[in-house]
Amino acid sequence: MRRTSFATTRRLAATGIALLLLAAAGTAAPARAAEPGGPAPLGQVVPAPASVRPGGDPYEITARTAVRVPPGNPEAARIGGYLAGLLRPSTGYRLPVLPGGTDGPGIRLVLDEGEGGSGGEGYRLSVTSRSVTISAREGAGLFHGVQTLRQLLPARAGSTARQPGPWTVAGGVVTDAPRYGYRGAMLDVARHFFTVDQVKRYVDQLALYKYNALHLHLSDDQGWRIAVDAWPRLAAHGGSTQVGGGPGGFYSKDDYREIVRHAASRYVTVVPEIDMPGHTNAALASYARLNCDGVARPLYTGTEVGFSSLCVAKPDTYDFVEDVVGELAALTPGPYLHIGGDEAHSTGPADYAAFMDRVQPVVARHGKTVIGWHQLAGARPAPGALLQYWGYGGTGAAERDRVAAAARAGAGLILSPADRAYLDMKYTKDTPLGLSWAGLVEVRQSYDWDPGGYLAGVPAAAVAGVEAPLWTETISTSAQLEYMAFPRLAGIAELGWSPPATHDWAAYRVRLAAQGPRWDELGITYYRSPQVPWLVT
Ligand code: TNX
Repeated sequence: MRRTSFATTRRLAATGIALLLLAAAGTAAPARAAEPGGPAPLGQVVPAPASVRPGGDPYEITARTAVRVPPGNPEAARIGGYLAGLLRPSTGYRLPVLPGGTDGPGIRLVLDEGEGGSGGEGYRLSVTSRSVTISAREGAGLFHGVQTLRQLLPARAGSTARQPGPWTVAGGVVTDAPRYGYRGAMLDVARHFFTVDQVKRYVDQLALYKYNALHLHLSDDQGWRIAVDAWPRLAAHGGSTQVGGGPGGFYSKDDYREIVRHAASRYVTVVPEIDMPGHTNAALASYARLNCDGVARPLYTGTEVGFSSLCVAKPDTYDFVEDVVGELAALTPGPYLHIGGDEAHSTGPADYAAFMDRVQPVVARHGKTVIGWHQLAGARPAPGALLQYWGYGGTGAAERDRVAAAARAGAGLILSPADRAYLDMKYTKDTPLGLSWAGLVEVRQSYDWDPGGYLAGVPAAAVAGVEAPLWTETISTSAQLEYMAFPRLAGIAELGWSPPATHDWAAYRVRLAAQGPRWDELGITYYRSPQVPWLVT
């Protein structure tokens, strides 16, 4: 008999008395039948794979299944261990990870120069009655293939408690590679602080949907969240509160390294942001000399924007930028450093451009590529810089044109249109959390657009990818974060990964519905949008 997992208990509690009454009357079968127990159809994956060819016999994971990895390859062995570690609790099987014998039966991870297309993130997953073979050119591709395999197993495979089999995977071949090389999610840890463990939990959720970048918004008016040795009061004082008051917090360098390490193990690159020259009250509160008038500002726990600015004319400002960028770049293995640049309403346009002219070369000197919010288009974006577009319906044509012109002049674009990709926008007027300045963003609204054609006049090659930002003025717990992120996070992932030809709301909502039981098993809180035909009600 199936043991009741924690998630199932929650589900039962949520469905309430009605289901209990049905069960008592011995008529619970319809509800159970609606829960997917068997193998998912081969294409029932989010993000939609580039190509799916179902056919042949299914594979069944049994007590005798081994995970086979190439010998002498620690990376593949680690991915094999990760997969086995995910499946051992629910299946109760040993699932040994065996180096060598990748032509033998079982689950096989194969590194193959010929697989996976550009960027090393592609993979091929082939299922026969004898084996499941994931082949890829690089570890990233193997890892993404493992995420696909997870979704092809019954949802209960994600449980941390032992569950009954069978553990069947539909037969056929999936060949897959991403549309865009940048698929990010942003977490604002400045408005409310999130601990290392909370961030790691989110990284694991991003990995499910093949995200490859975690943008951490590390500083804002309400908090400074990263230790800087040369300027210790930034974290010690600037990190000591958050929106609504409360203790705030900050990451020590070891904390940050731990986030980077964990993210890397999930093939996610950390993109740190220090927002400048606006959104800097926490820094201005920590050091009097960063202010033009030499007077430290009080700490701020409200939610207004646009009132703070670094002092563009002061040499101290550039000592600060040099030290902060230098220390952060040294801690960050990824190629990007985000310098913010949004809503600098207290910095004049000439000062803004002058500031960005001085700051962007500092980032380059420390070996990083600049990302800025799209307002950077109003200054002079450095060669190779990426602009993150966060406009919405109310964004004026002139502003859009400026961004498009910058893209034509060589800037890359990350698309985060606020009325589509902002995870902090309310779903409906009744959503208890979030904001609505960019409108209400239901699941379909969030999914139904094309990053490739979104901004008129932008060459397709300028689009580096998509990002789903989560601002946290109203969000302070993981449950709240997840409720705003899920299900929209999955849709933005699909826009970043899947070929445009797979884009289809009617098909997507069905694949999305199949994620619900998986989120239940993982304890992920999500918004049960009425637009999605969830399997269990
Ligand atoms: C605008 S988006 C901001 C943030 C706020 C967010 C709230 C952007 C670059 N700036 O400072 O947190 O709106 O939705």
